[in-house]
Amino acid sequence: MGDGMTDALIVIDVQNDFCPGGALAVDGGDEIVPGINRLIRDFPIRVFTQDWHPAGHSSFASSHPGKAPLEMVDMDYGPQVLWPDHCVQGTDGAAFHEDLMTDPADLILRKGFRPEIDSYSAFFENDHRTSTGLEGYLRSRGATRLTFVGLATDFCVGWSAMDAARLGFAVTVRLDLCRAIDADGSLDTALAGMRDAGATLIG
Ligand code: VGL
Ligand code: ZN
Repeated sequence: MGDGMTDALIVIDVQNDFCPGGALAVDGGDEIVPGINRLIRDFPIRVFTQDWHPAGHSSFASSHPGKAPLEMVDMDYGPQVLWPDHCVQGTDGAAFHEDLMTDPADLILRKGFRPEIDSYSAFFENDHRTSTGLEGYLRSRGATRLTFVGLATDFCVGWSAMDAARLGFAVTVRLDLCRAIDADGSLDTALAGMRDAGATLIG
């Protein structure tokens, strides 16, 4: 800050279903909440994302007879990991963690609402083409540098940070304020992908 850059904090999916006790619980997912709360007011632009699926979403294993969570399926847009039912629109699991300070958010962006396509990234759905509108919002606000925190490091944070770097934003990921699912080496893959895309990983 003070260097001609305009900073935005992007808080990814800090929702009950990704915290201990949730449907797709990430180890230690709730531990990052106090640190995020302390960070928010340092940023002039603040965006929170919310994973927001209709019941019966195509990313749910329960929508694919004979399939279990963490198995893969081929979608029109490529391979897709299957998940337990999670972040169903309007449920408590889809709500933000109750201690997360959401009042300072400028924008709450929901994603994953199309039944036939998942959206890990806050910028593009999993076909890498369908825009969520976030790039336009951030450019309209003059954001040039983005800091990412939230859940999960290896899916929604990772894909968002990679897209942001490819779109030309300066990208920092605060790993101390993220937690990972880490299925099948997915964390190492995501860390390498973020570095290759040009993101700065700290913490
Ligand atoms: C996420 C899997 C499915 C995430 C969302 O927020 O990382 N992961 N939906
Ligand atoms: Zn999801």
